[in-house]
Amino acid sequence: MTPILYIGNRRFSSWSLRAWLVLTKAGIAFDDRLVPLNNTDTRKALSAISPGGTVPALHIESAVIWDSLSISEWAAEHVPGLWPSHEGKRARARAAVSMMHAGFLAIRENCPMDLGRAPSPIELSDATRTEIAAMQALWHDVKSVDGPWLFGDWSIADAFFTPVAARFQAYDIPLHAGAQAYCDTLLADEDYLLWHHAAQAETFPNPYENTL
Ligand SMILES: N[C@@H](CCC(=O)N[C@@H](CS)C(=O)NCC(=O)O)C(=O)O
Repeated sequence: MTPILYIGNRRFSSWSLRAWLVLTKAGIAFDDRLVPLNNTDTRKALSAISPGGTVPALHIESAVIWDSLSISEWAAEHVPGLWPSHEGKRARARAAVSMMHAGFLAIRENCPMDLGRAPSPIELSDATRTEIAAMQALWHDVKSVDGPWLFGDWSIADAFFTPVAARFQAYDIPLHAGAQAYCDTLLADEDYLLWHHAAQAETFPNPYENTL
């Protein structure tokens, strides 16, 4: 069976983008199927395909994996090189990904991913400003000098921070030079651009209209 990755609207679903990027970079053959979010029947549709009631959800022969990090770990079990090979870098990459997976709630709340948004600033809460500084400090602390990606070669960490770069771009957030260069790398990635291009073709209503 070819794995099926259920995703949300490409324009808005940052967790779907992460899992899709990891599977794509891994070179794993999979089909994707979109479940439109923010509809009256979204909850029902999601509960039919995802035990967690969320996307992404990856259907493989033996299981449904309904969380972006778990999907990434499944991919890493099958394809080498998705985590850094150096033990210390790998530990730092896992820690950075865990921070993203579980935290940065103010950025996620205040600056939702919207790949159709023309870049323009919004009012940022104090908590969001603090987290933007923390994000840049984190990147500065762990950034490898061995390549353009966070840990040198592309890794799962880069998938997890790609939606952040898209948020910083969409809300025109000024960044330190190093953080900006890293975001530019993420947003110029050819696989991300495929997703971004497909997102532009979507015509679903914008749930953030009139709220930002
Ligand atoms: N921890 C989950 C979070 C997934 C998540 O919250 N997905 C959102 C879309 S980006 C979702 O499905 N929301 C349900 C809804 O909109 O009803 C993961 O990493 O996959």
